[in-house]
Amino acid sequence: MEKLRRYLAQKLRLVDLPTNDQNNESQQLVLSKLSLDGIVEYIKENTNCKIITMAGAGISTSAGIPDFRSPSSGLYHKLDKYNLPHPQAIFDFNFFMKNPEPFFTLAKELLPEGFKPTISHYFIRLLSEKGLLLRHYTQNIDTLERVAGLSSDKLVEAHGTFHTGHCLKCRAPYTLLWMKEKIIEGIIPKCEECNEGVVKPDIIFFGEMLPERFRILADRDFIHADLLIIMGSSLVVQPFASLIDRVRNTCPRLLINNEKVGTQDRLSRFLGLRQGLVFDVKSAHGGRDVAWLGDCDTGCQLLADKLGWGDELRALIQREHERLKVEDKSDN
Ligand code: CNA
Repeated sequence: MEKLRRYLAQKLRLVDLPTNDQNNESQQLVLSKLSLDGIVEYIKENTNCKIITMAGAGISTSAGIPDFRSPSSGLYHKLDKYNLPHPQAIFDFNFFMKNPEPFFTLAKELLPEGFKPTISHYFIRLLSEKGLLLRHYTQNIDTLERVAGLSSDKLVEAHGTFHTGHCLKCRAPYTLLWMKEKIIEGIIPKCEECNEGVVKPDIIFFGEMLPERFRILADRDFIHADLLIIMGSSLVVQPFASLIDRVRNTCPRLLINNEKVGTQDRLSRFLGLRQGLVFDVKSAHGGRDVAWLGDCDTGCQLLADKLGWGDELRALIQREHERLKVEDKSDN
C-alpha cells in the first residue's frame, strides 16, 4: 500500500514526498496539548508570535448579517423570491451583467448599515494592538473589520468590499454612501459620469479576479506565520480556502467555528498530501491542528480570557460601541 501511495503521488506530481527526517519532524507534536490551552501556551511562549487570522461570514452573524450556508438562517436558503437559476447566480458576474436587480435587492440586507462589529472583530483588532497580527484575511464584504478599527495595512479583503464601487462602463469611482442611498431607495445605481454603466460595489463575484493585494500578500505572508487562526468560514470558496495549506508544516492552526471544516479528504490522506486540517493526532500530518467548536464570539472571548486579555477586550468593545452609538446619533 505504501509503495502504491508513493508511486501515485510521484506519478501525479502531486507532492514532494517527505524524507524520513521531514516525516519525523511533522509527526512531532508542535503543541504541548491539542486544545485551546495548548494554543494559549504556544502564544505565551512565543513572545513575537506572528499570527494570521482568516475569517468568513461566521464572524459577522452575531452582528445580524446572515452567512451563506448555515442551514435555515443562511442566505442561500432565503433566495426563493429572487427566482434564480441557482443560489450562487446572485453573485455570478455574467448573471449580474444580464440582470443586476436580484443582487441589489439582496444588497439591502447585506449593507453595512447600523451593524456593529462583533467580539471576534475586536479580538482581531486586539491581536493587532498587541503587535501579534501579521495580517487578517477576510472573505467578508461587510466592512466590519474597518468599522472595528483594524488598520488597512493589516487587512486583506480577499472578496472585495462594499466600501467602494465602480461604474462597470467607465470605471468612475463611487463611495459606499452614494451607493447606499440608491440601494436603500430600491434604485439600481447608474453612473452619473457616463450615464450608462451600472455602479457595482467592489465586491468580487464568481468569475471575477481576486484583488492583486490578495495574491501579493498571500505569497509573502503565509510562509512567515507562526500561528493561523481560522474563524467562521466553511472553507469551501477557493482560492481562499487553500490558504490554510500555505503556512509552514510546523505552524499550528486553530479553527474556531460551529462545525469542523477544511478537513483533509481521503484521497489527500491516502496520497500523503499536506492538504486540509488534520485533527487526528495519529495521522502523519497531525499534531498541530486544533478545532474549537462553537460560536466565534465565545471562542474569541475565551481565548482572550485564557491569555489574560479578557477585561481588555471587554473594555475595548464597550468603548468602541459607545463611540459608534454617538457617531450614529450625529449622522441621523
Ligand atoms: P459560509 O459558507 O456561509 O460559512 C460560514 C461558516 O461559519 C459555516 O461553517 C457556519 O457553520 C459558520 N458559522 C456561522 N455563524 C457562526 C458563528 N456565530 N460562530 C461560529 N461559526 C459560525 O461563509 P464563508 O465566509 O465561508 O463563505 C465565503 C463567502 C461568504 C464569501 O464570498 C463572502 O463574501 C460571503 N458572505 C459574506 C458575508 C459578510 O460579509 N458578512 C455574508 C454572507 C456571505
